[in-house]
Amino acid sequence: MDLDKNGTIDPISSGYWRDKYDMMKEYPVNYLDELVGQAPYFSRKYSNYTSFSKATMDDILDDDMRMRIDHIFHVESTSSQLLWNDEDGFRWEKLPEEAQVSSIAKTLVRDFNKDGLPDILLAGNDHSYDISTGYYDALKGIILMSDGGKPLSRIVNPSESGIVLHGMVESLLLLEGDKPLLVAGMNRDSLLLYSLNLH
Ligand SMILES: [Ca+2]
Ligand SMILES: [Ca+2]
Repeated sequence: MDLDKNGTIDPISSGYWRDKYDMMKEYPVNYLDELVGQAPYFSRKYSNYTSFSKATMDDILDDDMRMRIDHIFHVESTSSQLLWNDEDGFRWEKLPEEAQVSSIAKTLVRDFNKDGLPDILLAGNDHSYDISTGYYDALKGIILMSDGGKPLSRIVNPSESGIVLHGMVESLLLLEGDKPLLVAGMNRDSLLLYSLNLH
């Protein structure tokens, strides 16, 4: 919805939690400061954090505000997933826990260990969030390698691959040849260059 009527959409995130009567209720995810930053409506409604701390979405949005909601999107999962194009249709597969520690922004799909099956280098992180959320920076770059005839079945961590993509990865490039080179463009940092010798 456009809270401050300036022509741009202002998204409000919400989630469901149990209240003290064990009933699932929809509460805002955004902090009061974030909401007040978007619209003075919230500072008029909540003069302190205590009153806001127990407010549900029904409490914070009055009928007039609800009339102005343009779209409601529901998210069932925030996991990073893979979409397989199988013979009988598409199939989602949740990536392993090691890949869920941060946001994935860049991937390289190649046959790194030359066994005829695809492998994936996953990299990402995001430093662009607001100061209260902080950096998503726990991913150092991992490879899902084929093993034993199964694609993406072995996790190769930076300690094994020698590829350490610490920071916010903006681009990945593989220069293929006799000695393949991996080039990673890092946000506000030097370019990283790795000689690939994976098996
Ligand atoms: Ca707006
Ligand atoms: Ca492979």
